Amino acid sequence: MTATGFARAAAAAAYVCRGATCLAPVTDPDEFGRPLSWVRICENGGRPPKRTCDGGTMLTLYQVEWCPSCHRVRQVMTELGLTYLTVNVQAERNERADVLAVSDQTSVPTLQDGDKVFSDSDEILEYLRGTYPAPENAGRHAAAGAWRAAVALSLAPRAALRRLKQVLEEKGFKIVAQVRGQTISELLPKEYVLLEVAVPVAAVKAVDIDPLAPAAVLLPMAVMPAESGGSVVATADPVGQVWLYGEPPLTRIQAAVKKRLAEVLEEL
Ligand SMILES: N[C@@H](CCC(=O)N[C@@H](CS)C(=O)NCC(=O)O)C(=O)O
Repeated sequence: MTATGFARAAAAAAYVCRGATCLAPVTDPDEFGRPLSWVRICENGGRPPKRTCDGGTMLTLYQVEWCPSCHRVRQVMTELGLTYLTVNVQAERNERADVLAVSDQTSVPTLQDGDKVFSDSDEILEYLRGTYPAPENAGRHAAAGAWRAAVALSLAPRAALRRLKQVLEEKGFKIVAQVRGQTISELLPKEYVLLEVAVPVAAVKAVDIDPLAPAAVLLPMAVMPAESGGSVVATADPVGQVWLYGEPPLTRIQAAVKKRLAEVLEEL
């Protein structure tokens, strides 16, 4: 069938599969004009097939978007360049009949690869990394999804803090708070210091876009002693801090802050 043919067929019957109880019609054709019924998974008892049409194994991730353990699995699957099916499961554990059916338990992430099933993110990652070789650009994906940055300095913590504050100010960051780790807990190292920093112009825009997202206003950075006698400066990622909100305008503001922050770390 041609792409136009698919589009026409889709107009007549576009389905999204909800496992054993296929409901319809709710979706538009995909970018190639194919109706999503093309990927309906009504074989294998309403569950995703275990094999691809060329005889390979089918990877299926049972997950929910808001689950951090699911996220770490998706991140590694991105790094490994794996194509997989996603089954978005119910929020309530005791309603996850689909997960129970494949894995005899109800926690997610649960990964099925052919006849193999894993239900713990550590185990899943070990399996994936041990089974699928990393492609060349895996490191690029890993860096983009790390949501943190750290640099090691040969300066002792006090000098490193002075240097950091100076460079931050030069680059337009405002240091709004400085907290000694020991104020938080005496179990933290004596020389562990936290800074809360902001880019005022970005803060104003962020509050305008979403006043309920204070994570877009303040950025925590830490200076800590390193075993070498030097120190480490670690910082949250401005984009990572708002990434879960899924608000593109907020992310754009934070991307500009991130660029400025990269210049700071570069200059240290
Ligand atoms: N050890 C598990 C923990 C996974 C986990 O806590 N999953 C949550 C969702 S984020 C879940 O399904 N919990 C079952 C529940 O109690 O609802 C892993 O890392 O894979």
